[in-house]
Amino acid sequence: MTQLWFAEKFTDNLALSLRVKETIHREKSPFQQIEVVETYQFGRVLLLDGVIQTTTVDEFVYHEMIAHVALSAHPAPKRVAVVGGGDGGTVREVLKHDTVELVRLIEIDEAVVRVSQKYLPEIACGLQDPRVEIAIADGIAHMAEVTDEYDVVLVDSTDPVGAAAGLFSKEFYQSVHRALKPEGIIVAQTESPWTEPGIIKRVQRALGQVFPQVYLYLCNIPAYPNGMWGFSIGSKVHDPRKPRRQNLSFSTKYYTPAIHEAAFLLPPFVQEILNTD
Ligand code: AG3
Repeated sequence: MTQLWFAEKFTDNLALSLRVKETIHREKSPFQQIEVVETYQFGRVLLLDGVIQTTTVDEFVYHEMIAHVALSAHPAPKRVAVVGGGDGGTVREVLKHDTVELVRLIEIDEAVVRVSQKYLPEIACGLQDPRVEIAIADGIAHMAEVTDEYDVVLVDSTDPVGAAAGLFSKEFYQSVHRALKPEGIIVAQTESPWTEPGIIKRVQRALGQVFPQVYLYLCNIPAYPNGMWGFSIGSKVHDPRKPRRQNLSFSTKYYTPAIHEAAFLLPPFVQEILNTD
């Protein structure tokens, strides 16, 4: 039988190919092409404009690591914003923290939420929780409008192209700084040191002009370009490298307090990306 393969081109010279069992859903929203495909290696995969956003096999790494580092470094996170993240995976992890009273998901494309709820229920499940408020809105405009509103802001964006490009700018981080309470923490997904060192450097610089404490931390996500993935974190007062609780009251598959601390240890080739001009 003919084999069907999907390839995401990471660079002009590098791609990841996945053998496809079947296409589950395909639609074009006003913002992007949305597809859910069933693959042999990574289970169900959510694609936006042909770019892998998340897979049912490895999503836990990204969603645990974007959420639990900031939420464990903050003394008592109550109000959390997730910008992007329409699949709901980040929200699901945030809800594991029992101090959390509100998670506001600010997603520009309602179709991503709807498609994820229908076809990726194990990822989107948290969106039903009464603590969750879904705002179909532009995260850039929202952050520019609010002040002293959130303890933690998690920027769960697509790659920095199209509508998401502004989420990687200094102006946006200034808005988030205002939107955060005095002990606030921001985390933004910032791509792979292997394929996008320039983005990491640019975001670290921009965040560093806005927040007094800025770090990069790493984890391993096999379905994303080159496996090694970077998150940038900015904090107003608390050292984000230190988890405040050594025992978790919930279960995880990647994050632990020890992994939290270890994730901030950067190999020299990554440190060099941050150091060089
Ligand atoms: N958002 C980050 C996806 C970036 C992946 N990039 C790529 N495959 N080139 C993930 C959304 C999950 N909630």
